[in-house]
Amino acid sequence: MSKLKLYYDLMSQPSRAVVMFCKLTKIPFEDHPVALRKGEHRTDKYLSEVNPFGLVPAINQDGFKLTESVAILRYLCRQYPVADHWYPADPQRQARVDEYMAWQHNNTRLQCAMYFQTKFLIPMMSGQPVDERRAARFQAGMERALDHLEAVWLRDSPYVAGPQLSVADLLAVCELEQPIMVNYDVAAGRPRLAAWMERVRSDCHPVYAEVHQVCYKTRAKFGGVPKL
Ligand SMILES: N[C@@H](CCC(=O)N[C@@H](CS)C(=O)NCC(=O)O)C(=O)O
Repeated sequence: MSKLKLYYDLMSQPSRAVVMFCKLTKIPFEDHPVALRKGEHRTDKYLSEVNPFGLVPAINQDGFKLTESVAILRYLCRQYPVADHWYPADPQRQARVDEYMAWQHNNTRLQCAMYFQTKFLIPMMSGQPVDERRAARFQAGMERALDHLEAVWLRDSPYVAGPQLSVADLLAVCELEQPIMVNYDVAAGRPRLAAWMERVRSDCHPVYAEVHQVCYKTRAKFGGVPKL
């Protein structure tokens, strides 16, 4: 098996989850950064050779190409001898991780990403002011998702999908770092979520901070965006 080729941009939440996972589990990979801001994911070469959907992350192993962070994480857990806690073999514990990964698409993933895009990316790219009505709509959706993390996913367990750190936690924290960049405090009034984020940051130290450097820089540069 040759070295995994990994295509990512660290501004992308699912990319960060996959990169963090490879670094934490010491899966060797060939680095293929893709600068979304320069449109490198829209070139004919990228679309034909890497990902026909024009998105990151993506992998290629010996010609086997795979897109979608959830599918990539599951594949890596099966392909490499990683510790069981990442994606437990026990059917019920594994199903709980799968349950979170299915739920997150329309909840943490969609809402946090759209809030971040509305508050930061769209105004930055277009030079137009923030559309505050649109931002308020996504803020409401994001807050519902955060409340569900607090009251459902983290109600009885220290990690989102059970008693141990799993790939679900990586996907979740990476999504939550996105609104944090525009100064939205995801942990305010959510004590379980606050403790869980600190737990994951500490479990993943120092990789967590390495992979999130770009987010910390963006936050420092664009922080202070007033809350709605
Ligand atoms: N469901 C996909 C989502 C991938 C995705 O939306 N990637 C974004 C970055 S977070 C992207 O590549 N966007 C480029 C674009 O939309 O032009 C996954 O989980 O991998």
